[in-house]
Amino acid sequence: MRYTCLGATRRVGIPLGRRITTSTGSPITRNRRLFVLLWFCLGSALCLSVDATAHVGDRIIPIYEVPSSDIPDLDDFSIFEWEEIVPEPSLESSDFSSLQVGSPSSADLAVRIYLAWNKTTQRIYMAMERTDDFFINEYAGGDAPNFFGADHLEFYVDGDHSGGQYACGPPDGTQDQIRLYVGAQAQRYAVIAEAPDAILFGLEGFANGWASEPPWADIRTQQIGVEPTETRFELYTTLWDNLNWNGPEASLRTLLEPNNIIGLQIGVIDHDALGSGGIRYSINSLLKRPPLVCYAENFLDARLVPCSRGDCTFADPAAIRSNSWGRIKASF
Ligand SMILES: [Ca+2]
Ligand SMILES: [Ca+2]
Ligand SMILES: [Ca+2]
Repeated sequence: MRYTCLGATRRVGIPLGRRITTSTGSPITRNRRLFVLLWFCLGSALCLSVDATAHVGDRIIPIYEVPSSDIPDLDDFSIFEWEEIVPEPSLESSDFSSLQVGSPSSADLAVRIYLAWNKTTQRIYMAMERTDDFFINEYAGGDAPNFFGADHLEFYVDGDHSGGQYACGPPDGTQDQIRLYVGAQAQRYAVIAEAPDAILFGLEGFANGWASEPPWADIRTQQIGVEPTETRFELYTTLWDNLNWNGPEASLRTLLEPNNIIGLQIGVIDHDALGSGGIRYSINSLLKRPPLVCYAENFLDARLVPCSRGDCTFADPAAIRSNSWGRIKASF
């Protein structure tokens, strides 16, 4: 949308300059000048309104940079380290609500989500602790990230904060166009605690299968207890400015830099009875902006908070430049 906006400004701006320099001051020319000026103002206002509506919400969700010495350990099957490596959870139950029932009651569902990033690895990290009165999982496998019939979590990211449609089409596209379209400009991921095919992490689009696996993404899950069940997820993933299902060499990875704003949305899906449709809890502000998915401008703002503790000097992206990383740098 930014590009559309800039293009529109240029189209209006160039004719305005020409008319003013060739003006003779006649009433007709003055009217034309006023007309052009009106269109220029209207165009500017539209551009401002487009920019102002790219992403929504009255808050900015913090994603805390951690020094390389504090990168979360997935293999310990624990999220206890998060209490030490970030100041606080980025999101809690009260940040989520559904149109049907509002925020979840503590007896029904309690969630705590930690978010972090690291400049050297250029990865986003997430940990979630979820306590649910009834854990329901009727997912049959084979369809990640569409974990229908199961308690799960999904999240949406727009690494370059561009907004725009990234799913649900194009309806008249060829199969090849659709393959290139879905998930390219923003990505939807989903996480489930257990699955018949053991695939617990999925990405919407045809890049699912490589972009949802190491070295681009990985996950561990753990569950404790029955009624209530405590579920813990710990994962990392990669953000893409242009994800091409053909592979990382054809894709453009997001460059994560301190204070950058990315688009983010998280959905927590809770079923408490077999065969029920479940309740989708989203971060509050999204409720004001249907449709919920398909358009990345409906995401909220999340800030890559700079590292402020420990030894942050390890943060050097050059340390992990892969072929695809080199391509990113070359494109700047
Ligand atoms: Ca851990
Ligand atoms: Ca529940
Ligand atoms: Ca449940």
